[in-house]
Amino acid sequence: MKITEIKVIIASPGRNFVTVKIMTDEGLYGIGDATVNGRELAVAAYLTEHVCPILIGRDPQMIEDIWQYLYKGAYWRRGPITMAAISGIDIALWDIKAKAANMPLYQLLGGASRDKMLIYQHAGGLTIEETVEGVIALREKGLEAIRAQVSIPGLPPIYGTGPNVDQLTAGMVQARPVEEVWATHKYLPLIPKLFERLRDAVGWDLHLLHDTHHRLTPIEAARLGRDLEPYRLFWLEDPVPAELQEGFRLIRQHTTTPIALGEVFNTIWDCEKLISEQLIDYIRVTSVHAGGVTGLRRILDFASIYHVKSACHGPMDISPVAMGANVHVDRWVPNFGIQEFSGYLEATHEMFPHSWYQQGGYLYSGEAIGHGVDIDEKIAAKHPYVQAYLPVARGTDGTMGSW
Ligand code: KDG
Ligand code: MG
Repeated sequence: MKITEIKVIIASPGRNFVTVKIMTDEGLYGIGDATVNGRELAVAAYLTEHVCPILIGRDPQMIEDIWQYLYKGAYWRRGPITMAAISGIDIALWDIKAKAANMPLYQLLGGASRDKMLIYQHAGGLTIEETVEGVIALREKGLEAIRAQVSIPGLPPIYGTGPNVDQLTAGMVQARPVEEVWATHKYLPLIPKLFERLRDAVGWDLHLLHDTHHRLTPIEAARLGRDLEPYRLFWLEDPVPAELQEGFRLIRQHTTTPIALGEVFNTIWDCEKLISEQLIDYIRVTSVHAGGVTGLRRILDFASIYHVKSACHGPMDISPVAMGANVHVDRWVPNFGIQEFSGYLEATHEMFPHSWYQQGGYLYSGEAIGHGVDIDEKIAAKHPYVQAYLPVARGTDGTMGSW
């Protein structure tokens, strides 16, 4: 089998996506996701200028060799743009191989370890009471795990709150970065109050999660983790920016609140110490950013040795294609933890026909061959790219922080 053509399709059915479509001389084709929110055009250029031309004529079944060729052959290794490009190609190649084997991708990986995958969705409010209402509304839809976020009184809406808790549709993600305001000293005492109120309102059966979104120092995160212990969170996510992996030792010394990390990671080197020293409990790497199915499988296998569970990143800016690859990996992986699933706008569902589906608090892979997701190029052509950036965050004194 030979690769005959590779298309890079940029479209915005509610938000921007970069989709790879690999055609072969045997009529089979594969679909991959290469979306990096706010940097879509950089990945598309990397693919069209430096990756697609050198893959024409190669055997698409040589997935591992192509992965190594694109990773080592680039000389300049790692990073979100390079690894999203490799991810898009890799996801498409696994799609082709599973189609050639006439089986769903999870079967090719080793078969099912489960038939349904626990998911979580997002509730967020400008006030604690608004967030409580949002959590109760999601529980009534059958969710068994819910992430809760709340804005800081007196400050403009922060991540995960405000008019659209996902804030990630093209309309919400602005043509120039919105500058949010942050105040750690107001945030730290607020969040334990949120979860005290939530446990009073919903009891103890519901899994409750929270995302600090990279904004604390290790000792601040340690204090928050300890203050949250009475409310038994499923996890505290991204408490601290993770370039300094050993910084998480300090958090571990002070709290038993489980830690989730890794949605921004793109290779095993970003989390090797975090996993091998058991400094985290859930690894958030996802197919579109961590090297595709090949990269994801490698990291999750490594994590399984150290009791670290999977928790693939899955907000609106992870396309239904990457969600398809994720849910097949989720179905196979022995150390499954949970799958984030924000859901999608109708326009996105229309552009990406998919066999995976949600029922209540669970996601199901479906039994279609490959990863079960396709792209409707006619619909894609109706949704041109929209310049859109993620917000940034500054302290009340204007100091640049992490969003
Ligand atoms: O593009 C960035 C988003 O994917 C991120 O802000 C969402 O933190 C996030 C999450 O946990 O879904
Ligand atoms: Mg997050």
